[in-house]
Amino acid sequence: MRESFWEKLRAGLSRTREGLLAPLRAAFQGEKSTELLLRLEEALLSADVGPAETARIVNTVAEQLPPQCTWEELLSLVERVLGADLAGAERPFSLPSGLSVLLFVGVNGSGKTTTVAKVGFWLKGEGRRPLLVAADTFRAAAIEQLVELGQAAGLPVVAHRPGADPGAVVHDALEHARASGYDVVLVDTAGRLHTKKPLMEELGKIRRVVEKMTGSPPQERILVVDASVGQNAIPQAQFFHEAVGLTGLVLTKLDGTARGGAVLPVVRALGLPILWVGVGKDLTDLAPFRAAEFVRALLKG
Ligand SMILES: Nc1nc2c(ncn2[C@@H]2O[C@H](COP(=O)(O)OP(=O)(O)OP(=O)(O)O)[C@@H](O)[C@H]2O)c(=O)[nH]1
Ligand SMILES: [Mg+2]
Repeated sequence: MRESFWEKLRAGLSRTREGLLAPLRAAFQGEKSTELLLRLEEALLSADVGPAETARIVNTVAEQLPPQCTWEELLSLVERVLGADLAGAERPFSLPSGLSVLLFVGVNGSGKTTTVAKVGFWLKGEGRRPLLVAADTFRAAAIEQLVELGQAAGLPVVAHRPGADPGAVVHDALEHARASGYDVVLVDTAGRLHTKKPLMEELGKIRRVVEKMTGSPPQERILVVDASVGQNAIPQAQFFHEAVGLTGLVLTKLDGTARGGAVLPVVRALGLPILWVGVGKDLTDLAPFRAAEFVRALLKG
């Protein structure tokens, strides 16, 4: 991980970290006390770790922490427990050779358009040839936003006029990618409430266009989640999963939230990998998710 991103991740998680560590530090007196375990429980709950995960973590700490211990020992144990919990959410991102399609979905304002540009920029850095697709045709501003981000990232964008059929934009983009040798097509979609059935069906339609043209569904169907919604991401994700069959998550806006702990129950409930995390608005504010680094950044300020 680049040093600058590590610093950003650490800074981005500072609110969650403070919420977790400050009450523990106040209660810590060199021993495993009931008070300390209670404070740990409260701190985890307020970081949105959720009751079931919290109980598991507190029980493990109660079992494994020696009666007399140092602050470092306490932190290392918590780090080990959280790291083990999140290890299963890590999946190194790789694409087959040939043309791949990444479909980005999510509720309004979760960070999809920004994430499409950031992931495209990241893939370019990995030596790929990304093409961005403005399949959010709902608002003119959404198209302009992706075009501008594409320019900033040095990436081409396929766009139609506002109101166009998103499936038709994707169709054109795939033809253009084939003709011009782009190897990853990143599809931005309109934000939608998971309760709106026609909009969810539209995602199914985009998926089918890709299937028809390439012989397989989009290689990745990625839910972009605003980390500050915490555990509310779980019901959202279940609806999107029904619509497109999700393959992974991107957690955005980890900076600026104290609810970063929701990563644990979200991952456990959904059983989906976290592909990237976002900690800011800039193109470089994105990194592949690594459990150990994430937990270290969360606990070691
Ligand atoms: N601080 C911070 N802001 C972010 C991050 N990702 C996105 N944003 C901001 O969040 C706002 C919404 O981001 P968009 O990318 O437009 O979200 P969207 O999901 O495409 O929104 P709709 O298309 O309207 O549904 C913008 O102001 C972004 O700059 C992040 O990781 N950190
Ligand atoms: Mg958008």
